[in-house]
Amino acid sequence: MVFIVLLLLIPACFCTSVFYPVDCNDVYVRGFGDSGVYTIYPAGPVSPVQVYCEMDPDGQWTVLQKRFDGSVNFYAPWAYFKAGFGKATGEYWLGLENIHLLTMRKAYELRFDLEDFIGNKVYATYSSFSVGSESEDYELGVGGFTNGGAGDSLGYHNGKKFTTWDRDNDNWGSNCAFKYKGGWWYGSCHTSNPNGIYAWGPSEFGTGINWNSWRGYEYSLKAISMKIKPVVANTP
Ligand SMILES: [Ca+2]
Repeated sequence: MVFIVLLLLIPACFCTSVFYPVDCNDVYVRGFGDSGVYTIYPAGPVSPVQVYCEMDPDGQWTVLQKRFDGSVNFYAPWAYFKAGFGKATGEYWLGLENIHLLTMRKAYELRFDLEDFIGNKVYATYSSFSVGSESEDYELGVGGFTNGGAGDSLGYHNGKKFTTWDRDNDNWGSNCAFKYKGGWWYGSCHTSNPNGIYAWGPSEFGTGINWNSWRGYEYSLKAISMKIKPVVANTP
């Protein structure tokens, strides 16, 4: 009886040559060269997740976070930052669990693209990027800064754990996420606040979408996006 059951299972095992891309580089290698929304599988076949892929000449960027119109509320609790929220067609956060799994699988470079309300655009890149597991409170590892005009406002957050208003892992007596209205790898508290309040420019100290080394603590950016590409990319 066991033998018959095994025989029945074998054909199924040969049918599963379906493609499960882990990131946007995998999508590109499979022949999809246009920027847009695709499905990736950072956690394997049973966990599809929608993501925006920027297919640029310099590489295929998997977008982890995107703000540009204030349509999504980023002042979210731990469970939302863990699982992800928003939509890949608009503003979203991919989710700490997905980001952790991605950085477990490959070595990635990290990039931030920033824009203010008068059309200035700058960027910052980091040649190494990792996010620990939930049991490590999704601790951030980042290094190898290169300046694209934005300055380094993430280096301070290296080695910090993730904090939300309902889970305090920061180095401050109070809760940085509650004080500065975001969710981030806060210390005591931040030099960048990409998940802060969407505030159309001038805003209360530290609460907006801040990148301190560029527009300071009292200016909330028009747009910000956080994206990764593999250090060693595959080609078609
Ligand atoms: Ca605290």
